[in-house]
Amino acid sequence: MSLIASSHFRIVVGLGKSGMSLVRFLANRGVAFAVADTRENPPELATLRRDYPQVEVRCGELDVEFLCRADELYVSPGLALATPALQQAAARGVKLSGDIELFARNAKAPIVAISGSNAKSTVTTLVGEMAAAAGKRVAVGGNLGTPALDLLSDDVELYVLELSSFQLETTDHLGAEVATVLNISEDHMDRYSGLPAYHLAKHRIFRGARQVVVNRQDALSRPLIGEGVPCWTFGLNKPDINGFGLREENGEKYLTFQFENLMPVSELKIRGAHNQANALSALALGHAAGLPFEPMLQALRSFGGLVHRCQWLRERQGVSYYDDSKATNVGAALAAIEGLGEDIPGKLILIAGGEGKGADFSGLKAPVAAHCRAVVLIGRDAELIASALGDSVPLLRIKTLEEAVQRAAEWAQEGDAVLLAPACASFDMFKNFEVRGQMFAQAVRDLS
Ligand code: LK2
Repeated sequence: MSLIASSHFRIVVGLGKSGMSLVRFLANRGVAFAVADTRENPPELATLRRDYPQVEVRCGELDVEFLCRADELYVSPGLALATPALQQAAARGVKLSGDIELFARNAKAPIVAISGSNAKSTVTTLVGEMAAAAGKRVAVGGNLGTPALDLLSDDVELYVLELSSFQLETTDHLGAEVATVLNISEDHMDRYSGLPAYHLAKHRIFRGARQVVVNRQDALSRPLIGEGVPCWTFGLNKPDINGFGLREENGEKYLTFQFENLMPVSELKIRGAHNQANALSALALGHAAGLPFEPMLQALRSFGGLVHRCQWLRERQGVSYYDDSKATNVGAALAAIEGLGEDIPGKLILIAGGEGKGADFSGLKAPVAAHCRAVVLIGRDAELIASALGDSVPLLRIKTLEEAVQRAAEWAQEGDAVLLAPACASFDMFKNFEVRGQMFAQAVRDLS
């Protein structure tokens, strides 16, 4: 047994945040491993050389012979499994895996697993706050914040994980206590052959799940397998048995479980119909995980939303400024445009554009025509958005985010809102969406 174990050799492919968590995990357990990255100078290289100088690192184009020295590769979510070198290694019997698979094999406490095209960070954070309010020792992370392996501890009573489709692709068996795909809309079409492949990757979250949470208003959120697995539902309509939803009574709208009103919607700080769905899905997940309602409702009342998620920044000359840099796909941008557009007295000046990831932007046309006074386009795929929008509203093509903010401010009238909701990834101009949001906030502060 020990002879077999000691002959194991692993390679961490991709030295970003989760790659570094893999390095720490493997090193702490005395597992033999090396590191590879396609980039000449990966972000965590200096940290690795400093803390683990003995670990072999190969940078640049992946070398199949090198990869085949391992029996298992832990592949970064940033690297497509279709990469030829990875596929060649797999064909020669090397197993392709990832940090979440390793996490699942080692976690001793129940896991709440959350995926979806949108709102997964908000719902993950909410469930985490609910568990904390209920007095649980809870660890929150995965695709947001702390990498999953860094959360592992014998003290933890509940794990709440946000998982991306890329992380799920390398996960064979999660075995969550409760799992959900909150919603499916198009994203990452540069990495998938189409919506079915993306859908299939997300649904791996249900493997070995003891309970599931389903969105009644999104058929694609329903597990393909798993008859007999307890199922809780959420939706903006009236709930039935095992359902969370909305009910109106005496002119007041309530968050409702089955036939029992839990709390008036007006007590939520987060606005808009999509945020009511977020609250309901978090309640369903928390309930499935055994959390009592009182602390869950308390957490809902105090939650003010995430940074870069339709975050109000400032009012200037009667114009409000909102940062939704986290809107990295069309579905998220639509939620912001429709949600905010209906909430404000004036119109929106939308700032959009970046790396479109092969998206179809045509869904933006009607809501933009209904809610926007003008659209300011930035980034690599600005022209793709421009042609999808046609001449429904004035379009401005701008080079930098700073100038985009200045021009948007000039276009805005009293009662309007300037909204950054790019519908794109940020990598053409920024390190990530967080940095894009910070730059936007700075530009908004800098307006005289
Ligand atoms: O696609 S990602 O999951 N996230 C981006 C998106 O949703 O479009 C976020 C966009 C933004 O503007 O911030 C993703 C993309 C690239 C990644 C990744 C996740 C690269 C990465 C890790 C995770 O590391 C690169 C290592 C490659 C060897």
